[in-house]
Amino acid sequence: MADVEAALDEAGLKNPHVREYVRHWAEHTGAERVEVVSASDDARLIEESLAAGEIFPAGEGRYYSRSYHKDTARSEERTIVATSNPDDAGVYNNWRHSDEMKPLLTERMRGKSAGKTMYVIPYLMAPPGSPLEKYAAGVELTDHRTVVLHMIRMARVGVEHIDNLAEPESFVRAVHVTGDLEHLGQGTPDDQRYFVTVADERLILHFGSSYGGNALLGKIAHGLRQACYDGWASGEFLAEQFMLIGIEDRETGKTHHICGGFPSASGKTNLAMMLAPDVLGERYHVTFYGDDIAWLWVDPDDGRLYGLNPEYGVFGVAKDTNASTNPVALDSIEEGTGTLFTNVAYNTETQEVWWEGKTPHPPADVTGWHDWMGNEIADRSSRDDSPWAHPNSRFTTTLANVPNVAGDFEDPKGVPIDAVIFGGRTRDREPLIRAIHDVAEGVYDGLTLGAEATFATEGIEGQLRYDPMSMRPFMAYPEGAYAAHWLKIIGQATEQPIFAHVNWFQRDPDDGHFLWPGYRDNLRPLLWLLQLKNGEVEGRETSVGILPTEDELNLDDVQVSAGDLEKILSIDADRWRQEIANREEHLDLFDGMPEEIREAHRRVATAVEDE
Ligand code: OXD
Ligand code: MN
Repeated sequence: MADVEAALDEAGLKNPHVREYVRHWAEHTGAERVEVVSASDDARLIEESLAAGEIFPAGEGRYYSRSYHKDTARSEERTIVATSNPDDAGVYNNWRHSDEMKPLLTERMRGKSAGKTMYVIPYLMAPPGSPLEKYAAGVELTDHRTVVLHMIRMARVGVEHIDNLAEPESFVRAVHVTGDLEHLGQGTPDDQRYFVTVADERLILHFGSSYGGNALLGKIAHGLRQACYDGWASGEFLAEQFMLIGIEDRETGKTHHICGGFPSASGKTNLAMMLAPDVLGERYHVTFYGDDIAWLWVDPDDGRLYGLNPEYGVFGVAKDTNASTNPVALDSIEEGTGTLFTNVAYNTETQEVWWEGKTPHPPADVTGWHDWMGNEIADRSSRDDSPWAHPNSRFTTTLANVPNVAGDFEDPKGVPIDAVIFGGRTRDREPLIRAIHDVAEGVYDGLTLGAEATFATEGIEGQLRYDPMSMRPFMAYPEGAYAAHWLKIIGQATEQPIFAHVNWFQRDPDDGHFLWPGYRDNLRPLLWLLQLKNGEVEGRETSVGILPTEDELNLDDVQVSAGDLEKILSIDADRWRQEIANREEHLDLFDGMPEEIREAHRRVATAVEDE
């Protein structure tokens, strides 16, 4: 049995509630040793992981790990939000009663860390001193060392974050037990995995995976699911799967901030790390705050909506990251950054890494190259064209490694939000940008957000999978109450942000080419949006919002034909009429949708009908 007291004393961890929690779970899981971790332990843990063959060097100061081949992604079906109140059941939160889930998980975890070290990771999901600090403290217990390395990059980790809490008993208890990955029946009717957030107890119990989205509990389980619930239960804030950027205008000296939600595979990380196009680069500088989570609240002193990124790092998708899609990401994972790669292809001789889309073709000389499962590429049959890297392979790096990270990214006050945008991968119908008339229509737009990517792969081309506010997998309470909470929080702001919907992915119906170049040029519609908010342009009214006119949009040096531009700056009323009918069905799924949202829907529907 682990000598828990000695480990806690050695780390100087005094909080009696944390000590009791660690004691309890160490005994329950049967861990052999307990070790309390701070960020300063990183170098030693890296050495230990290298020596144990859990990670491999990937160039100077970078590392590579491979996960079990059936453990490479989040599992939405196995992810549950539990509480003691059946009214908390929504459409997407997979609600179950905590009386059912707690005993189930507890049983599943019993004795399952035998022979292993239980790492105690005190963390903070916010810069210290932020107004939301009391919702940010947590202690993850994990029996997986690579998870610790990821947590050190993705959250602020250290005993100091847990020992001086204003309410010492108030921290998220986040327990991760890996289990025997080779015998968990992943994806079968006998699946043993469970990823449960007992939201009304601020208790997270995850069993059966070491994949980041399931195992780095500060990020998705706490930073999104738990925080989303806490924000609602306290009435104080919103926690959303949003990116957050700043746009500095060197001519006026002003910086504006934009946050927004995009369903997965809609380029959120690329947008968050965007650089200004060369021709605008002298004047505008885009700064990075975060690519995945924003917590939002209204400051009663100035009545503005504020946002902060609770994370400390980026857990980015490697696929298609390259010098033109995202040069900033490549700089952020350079040698010397401490980056961890997971499930990319790896060269055991040169220690290089590669993923699909990093370069147009895989390395020609396959000597030493192994695919994400560890198989030698040289041994492949000529008919095997499976990817070298897993499509969900990842890089994990800290925010400070991002070259254009905002100077104030650690400011506990957060930053005032000027605009909230939503966008998805939509091949038709959605123009380049449409500014939305008011908050109710903005929230309605977020609730009817969708992306076609997943359905396209399942053969229902063009049909959206609705993903309200890009929170479908992270929703912690019912959607009607969620909408009402949004209206309440944004309604508290005396200077409200402008809402808009963006789409970089409209295609030509005949040959499929993208109508807008995207990437760095996406700054142009965002600049227009800020000008609209500031009353410097007027735009053009349509049934679904205000669109830029061609002369309002800064188009210096853009490669776009007149015909394509006309299409992305206009409304396809017939397609919109179909979409309105789909939205009607989507909204009907949810109980208790506020009348303001229904009213916004009717307004848009009538306007589209008359377009
Ligand atoms: C996700 C992630 O799964 O950000 O959404 O990793
Ligand atoms: Mn995400």
